[in-house]
Amino acid sequence: MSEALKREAARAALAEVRPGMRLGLGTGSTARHFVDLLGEKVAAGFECLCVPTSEVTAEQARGLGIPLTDLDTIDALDLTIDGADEIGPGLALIKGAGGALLREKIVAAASARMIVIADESKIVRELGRFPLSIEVNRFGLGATRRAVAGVMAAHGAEGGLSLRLRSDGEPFVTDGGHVILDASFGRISSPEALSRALFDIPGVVEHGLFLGMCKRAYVAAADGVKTVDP
Ligand code: ABF
Repeated sequence: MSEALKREAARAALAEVRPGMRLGLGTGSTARHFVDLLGEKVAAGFECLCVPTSEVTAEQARGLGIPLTDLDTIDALDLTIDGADEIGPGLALIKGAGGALLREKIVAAASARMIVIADESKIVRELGRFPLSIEVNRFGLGATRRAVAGVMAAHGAEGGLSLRLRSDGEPFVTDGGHVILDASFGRISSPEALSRALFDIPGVVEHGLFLGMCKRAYVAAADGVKTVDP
């Protein structure tokens, strides 16, 4: 998928940013383009105050001179711009492949608006082809994993299920010190019911279904950037 398309989606979202805004900065390769472009504006004198959704984004933003704060210092954000793994009907999202879903959801929830930027490959008619990231506590991982498998059996498409601990030799550890289960459902026909079922498992810290949070998407294709509203 083309970096040029991701950058065009990021550039379209930049038009939503007004001087003095408090912004949430997303994570991932598309959000990285947005932070780059915002950095150019800041270098030219634009004023804003930002909360990053990961240590990776924080490092990038600091390198560009973008002023950073946190949600202990300020109590709300005007706008968050972030990427997504899948964009479904009503702008329901799967996020989390970048491993930053917990901070991404906290930041999005503290924002008056959340906008997603993506290329057209992320648009789906139904969520679930992309594995759902489920951030879990390391304590009791085996028990949590079995409970997640039970939820998958009840909510996933027959034959399409797989569940794995995200690992590159060593388990991937999030900024919050947790690990991630990647759950392939095949299709997710009832995202709200699945969300509730996952939150009923004590070891689940957060999952990558972002429902009712995204208020606009800028989706880039070869023939231009489309604005998609819920
Ligand atoms: C973050 O980065 C994540 O929530 C999502 O998983 C991922 C998208 O990355 P990319 O823009 O590189 O496809 O937004």
